[in-house]
Amino acid sequence: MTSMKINPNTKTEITFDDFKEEVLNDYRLAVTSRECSLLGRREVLTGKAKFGIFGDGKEVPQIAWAKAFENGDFRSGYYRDQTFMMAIGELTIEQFFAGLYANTDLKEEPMSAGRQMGGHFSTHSLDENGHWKNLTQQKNSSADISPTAGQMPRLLGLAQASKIYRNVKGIDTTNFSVKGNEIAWGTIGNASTSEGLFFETINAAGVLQVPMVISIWDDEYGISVHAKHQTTKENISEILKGFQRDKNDKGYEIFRVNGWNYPELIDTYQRAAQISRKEHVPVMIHVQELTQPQGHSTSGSHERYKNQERLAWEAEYDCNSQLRKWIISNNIATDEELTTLEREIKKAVRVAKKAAWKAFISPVLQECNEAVLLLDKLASSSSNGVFITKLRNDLTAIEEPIRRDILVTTRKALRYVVSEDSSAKITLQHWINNYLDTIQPKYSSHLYSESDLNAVNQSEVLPTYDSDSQDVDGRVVLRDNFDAIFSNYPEALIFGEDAGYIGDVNQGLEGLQEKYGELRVSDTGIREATIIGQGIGMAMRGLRPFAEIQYLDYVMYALQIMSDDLATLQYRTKGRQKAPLIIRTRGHRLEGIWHSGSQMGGILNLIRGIHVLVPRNMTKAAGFYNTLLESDEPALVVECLNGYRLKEKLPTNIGEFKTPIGVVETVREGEDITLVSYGSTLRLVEQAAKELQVMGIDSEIIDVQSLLPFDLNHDIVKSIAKTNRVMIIDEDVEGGASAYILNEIVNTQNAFQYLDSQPKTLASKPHRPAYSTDGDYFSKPSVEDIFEAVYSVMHELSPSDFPSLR
Ligand SMILES: Cc1ncc(C[n+]2csc(CCOP(=O)(O)OP(=O)(O)O)c2C)c(N)n1
Ligand SMILES: [Mg+2]
Repeated sequence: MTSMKINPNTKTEITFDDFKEEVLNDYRLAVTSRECSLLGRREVLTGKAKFGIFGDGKEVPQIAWAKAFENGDFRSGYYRDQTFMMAIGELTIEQFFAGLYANTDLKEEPMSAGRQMGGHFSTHSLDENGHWKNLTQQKNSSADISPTAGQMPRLLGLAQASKIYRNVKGIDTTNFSVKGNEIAWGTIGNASTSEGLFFETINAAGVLQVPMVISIWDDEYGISVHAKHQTTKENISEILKGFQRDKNDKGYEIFRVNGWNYPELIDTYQRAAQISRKEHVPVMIHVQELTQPQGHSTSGSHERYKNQERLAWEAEYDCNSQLRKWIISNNIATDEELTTLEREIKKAVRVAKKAAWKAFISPVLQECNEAVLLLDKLASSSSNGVFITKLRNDLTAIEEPIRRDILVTTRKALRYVVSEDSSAKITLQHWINNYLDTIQPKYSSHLYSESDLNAVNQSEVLPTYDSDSQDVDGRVVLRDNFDAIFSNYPEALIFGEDAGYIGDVNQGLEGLQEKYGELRVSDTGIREATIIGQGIGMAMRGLRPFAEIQYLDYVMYALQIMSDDLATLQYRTKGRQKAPLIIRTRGHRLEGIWHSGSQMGGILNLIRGIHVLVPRNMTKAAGFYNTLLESDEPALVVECLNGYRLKEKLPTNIGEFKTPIGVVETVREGEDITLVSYGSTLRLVEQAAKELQVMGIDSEIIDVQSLLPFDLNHDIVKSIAKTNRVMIIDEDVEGGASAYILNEIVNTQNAFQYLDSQPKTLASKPHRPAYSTDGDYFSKPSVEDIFEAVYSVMHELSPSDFPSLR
């Protein structure tokens, strides 16, 4: 492997030879990275790779940055940072091309095992068993995502972790921090600073005073759109001047530097690092006058939107050409020396690219050869041999086959022998099945943790009670359990709107800030996306954050980052990064268009990769928190807003009992029909069941509790096998969570065979709920609605026993 790690030592006194060597190494890297970009584009244009987005034009600032980046530091950036990744020794030329080809072997393509487009970088925080590596002894990059500015919320949390590690006593920091000296470094394109997430993060980091250094790579464009359409005054550092700290007020240190000025860049990054690392002050570096020599990506050419003058300027101020000029004019090396160096580099990149292609294509060719042999055998034993041979020949005619070609051919071949019997057919059937079993995980594994710490591995511990156990408000169970959590887990912390001083809007954290301090139980600004970002970043650095979103309806503000970042993290790194963040919120059965607390279907479908738990009371909720803390996975827990003042018995084993994940609970046994629900609506179902009993209808009620994962033991279908009827009652709209549950019951649990009546769902009206009690009554399923819906199922079955009600 060709590593191009640069010398990170910035000695104060060095010999000329040392200096020359360092500068030439830097130049070598800049040219190597550029050559990768140039060849990368060619690979796409000739069809070997699908899409390319490269770091050309941004090489020199990234080399300066890498010199200031230390072990334990984290990057949260975007697709232009290949030179930086090479400079810290985390991306070789072969790996660069492996990413472009989507090599699914994590050893060849460590960024994402081919799951992400090239240009999406990451390092491994976890070993092959999903356990933490020592992050203080390596240079770290959180895994990139494509949505512009999506790297910002997590950046905040990565930086905040240093602050927690520096100031909170009692945490085992071995794998994560040395006295909180780590900087979280962000990068973002100039145009992406137009996103709300950028501004939200910048403000929050200024408030929190965390060691975050954000570099803005400014090339004046966002694809084809010029800065004049993006940024007021066309200058992001100009408009953010008000964030500059001064004698009286904390804020940012803001630097401006030109991206082609090698010595100034080095100096700026050193100064930025010093301030941020030592003082925990956020720093912004606006790197101006950058270029984009090959245009935005392989999807188009920049000549369409840049005028001649701009193109000429870009050619002159290309950071690599400027570095070259600087080297010559300072007599560090001659033109000839550099030309020789450039020639060597061109060759080295070509050789490495070829090696990467070979590594990518060899296993596929081998798989293809296996398939061809089997097809030959099949053809020779089949009366449709000519057709099979034609398929086989079409496959071998493909010079660079992909796995799809192999499967298309072999699966089609089976159709020609559908009514034949032969050992060749059986062998091919087995081969296809095995092939799918082996290959499919390359594309589908690690949506959830596959380590021994995954959440479904945690077993239930029941709450215990004694004769002295008192009835208390539900919120007291939660509060006492959080108290136990913060005392048992020094690395646990909670933050959100009103979560600190007053102990959350429902007093579930009453008195805990006083006990555990403002860093562990804290108020935040009103900024849901970055509350989640704080949680993601801190969880990625070994802390156990609870991010509190005040109400379920406002999860919508954070849903994008939950969906794009948190939910995909394990998947997009093939299990090499994790963020076991617990998101606490409250909802269900509220009233009002923006206070309905019921948009579960949307959430469920957008955050696969995060567990979704819907406890019916606070003991169940506390039990989920205890389970999650023993596991390594993220979850959203929706507490019932109307449950905080309902009485529950206070368990004696607070902090220890655990609610299992993916397990339903039968809360009422019955013979006639299975009613499936969860959360606050479950209480209405229980009431309806009592009333139905009076009319002779005996319902079984199942509390789902855990929507994702869903009923792993398939207990619902066991109930349906007994009752032969099912109704799902949910306060979300039709087609939302009830449809999700129905799909699980019918498709995953195969309930069809046991049903004697049509499976039913009862959901809310299609509009958002109107305000007040009548608003609720006329918008969401009521006890009467549930009663009548169940009754009508029984009426259909036996109109004489259950005559029509109305
Ligand atoms: C949320 C979102 N919107 C749009 C896009 C498509 N897109 C990708 S890059 C880009 C332009 C980004 O420009 P800038 O931030 O200046 O970065 P540059 O590519 O110039 O370095 C756009 C619009 C995206 N990836 N995400
Ligand atoms: Mg730009």
